[in-house]
Amino acid sequence: MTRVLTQPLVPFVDTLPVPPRLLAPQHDGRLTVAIRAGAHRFHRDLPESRIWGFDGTVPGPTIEAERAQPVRVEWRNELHGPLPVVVTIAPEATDADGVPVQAVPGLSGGAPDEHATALAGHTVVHLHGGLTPASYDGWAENLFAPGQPAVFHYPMDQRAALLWYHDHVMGVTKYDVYAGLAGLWIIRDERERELGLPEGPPFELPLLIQDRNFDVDDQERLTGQLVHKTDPDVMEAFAPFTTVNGKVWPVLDVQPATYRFRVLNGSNARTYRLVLFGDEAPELERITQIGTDHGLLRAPVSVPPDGLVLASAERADLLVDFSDLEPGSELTLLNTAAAPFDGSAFPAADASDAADLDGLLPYPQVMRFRVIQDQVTRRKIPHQLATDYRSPTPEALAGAPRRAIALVERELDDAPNMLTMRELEIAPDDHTGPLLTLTEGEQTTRYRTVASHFEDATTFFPMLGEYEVWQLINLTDDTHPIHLHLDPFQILSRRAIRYEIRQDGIDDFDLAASITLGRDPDDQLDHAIDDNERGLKDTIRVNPNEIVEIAVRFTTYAGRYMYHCHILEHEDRDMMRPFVTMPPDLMPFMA
Ligand SMILES: [Cu+2]
Repeated sequence: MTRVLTQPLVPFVDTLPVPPRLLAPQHDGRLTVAIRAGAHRFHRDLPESRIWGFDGTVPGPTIEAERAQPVRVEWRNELHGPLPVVVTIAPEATDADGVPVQAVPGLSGGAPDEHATALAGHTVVHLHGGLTPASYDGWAENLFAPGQPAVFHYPMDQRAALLWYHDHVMGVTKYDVYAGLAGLWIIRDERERELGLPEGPPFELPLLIQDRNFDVDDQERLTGQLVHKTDPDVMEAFAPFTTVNGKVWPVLDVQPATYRFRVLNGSNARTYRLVLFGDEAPELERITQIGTDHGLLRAPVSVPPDGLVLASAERADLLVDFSDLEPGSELTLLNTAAAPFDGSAFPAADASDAADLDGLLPYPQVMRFRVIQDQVTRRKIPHQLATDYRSPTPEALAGAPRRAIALVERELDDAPNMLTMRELEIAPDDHTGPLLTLTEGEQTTRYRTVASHFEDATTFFPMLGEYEVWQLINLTDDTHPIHLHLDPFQILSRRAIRYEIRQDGIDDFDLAASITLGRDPDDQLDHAIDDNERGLKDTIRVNPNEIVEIAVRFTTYAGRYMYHCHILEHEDRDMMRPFVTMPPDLMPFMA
């Protein structure tokens, strides 16, 4: 039987806010953004919430820049403690009624985490998707203290795309972003203008999707106080209320026209599978996807039949056609992805029944579109979009360095599990320690672990200008969105594996497991590459029982960068590793 919770807030009563736009060219490319505490109302019927925000708003202003016109931002850290989020681990995963605690508001018996409350407001800003010199990339340990400004230079020498800027502090990104430290950043270029795509309101609007939870008072009324709640079974925070541009379940009045929505999943951990739903059936054919993380695809694509999947940090550039709809028509954007997401399918036709308490999805609605009486405007969608990239040729990849990374979950007796990334190297023949073996047909490759924690020695030194193939091997039960800083990459393959982890095979450093290419009979996933993933990506989903191969070529800046899972609770503990991009002329001098 499907259990349904009553909705503590009325959906579709707040108008979708449009974050303030900060057009860099109007300021000669010199911007100042204060990072400060503020107050924000997430819903008409909620009291104001304390937040931390860029310019004190949630989301921060949308910064818009032109390709090849550098932007200098003075980030002024004016934060002060305490953290405006109550952080807690509930003592049980379900309440007295058997309802998962992460599906309901309040602390569910958990005590506020004093260490989190005491956070004073150190921050560091990362421009996600930016081709940014290492000194301005927001290294997680190079913090701006409260009272300290930092001036970052962004060359903007990159194609048009929707990026976003957010806090990236070591260990507490999950709290700082949840508190509100995120904003959008749009780069525009001539190619997009040639195509005549909508630019700016009313027909181009960003949709920044984030889940949030709130505390309740002793009468069980929502107080507006932000709550980051985990439980003994689930170490990621999945919150019951979906916000778009900072409002819970908003509504947007649309003209009978084509809209361009720049969609970002800015949630800590939740993956969305978005279905546009009409009176009784999905209407996905109204949506044409024209762009992904790093901008335009080569040609428009339909969204996958089950809906548009966006894990944390993934973006989609969508054209949605409302032009044939009568005034008063309503379409609802629904989410059908249970949490934690593991890639499992869910038919779009059933989206209105997607509520799933055990899947931590009490309220599938995301937002609503309501068609108003206005002039009908139809827009032709260009057949050809990007012309500036192709898939890497087999020749280009033939001699490419190959890197292998295993994603593993380490169970601990006295603390929440650790998610880590094990960097692997082919083991010498005389290696006697723990091994990971990868068998493909007749061939078996033996790997040993060379790094496991963020602080372990760097092992990846990609050479600028040279293609590399990275293999991401998922040995966990959940999907991980893996993000590389700096240049974008392209997906080469997504292949099914079966594996066995040895008894105690995951310890603090080593990994002992055997992997075989090929599908497990119990594996329900199709391991397909969606059409919308065949663009320039910076975040890629790696599903359970799967190896994803990507081709990346770092071309721009030499220095120390990071790659990590973009589930913020994983990134903070300990699914993040450094890499150092190297100019070719320095390679002979490396020890
Ligand atoms: Cu992860």
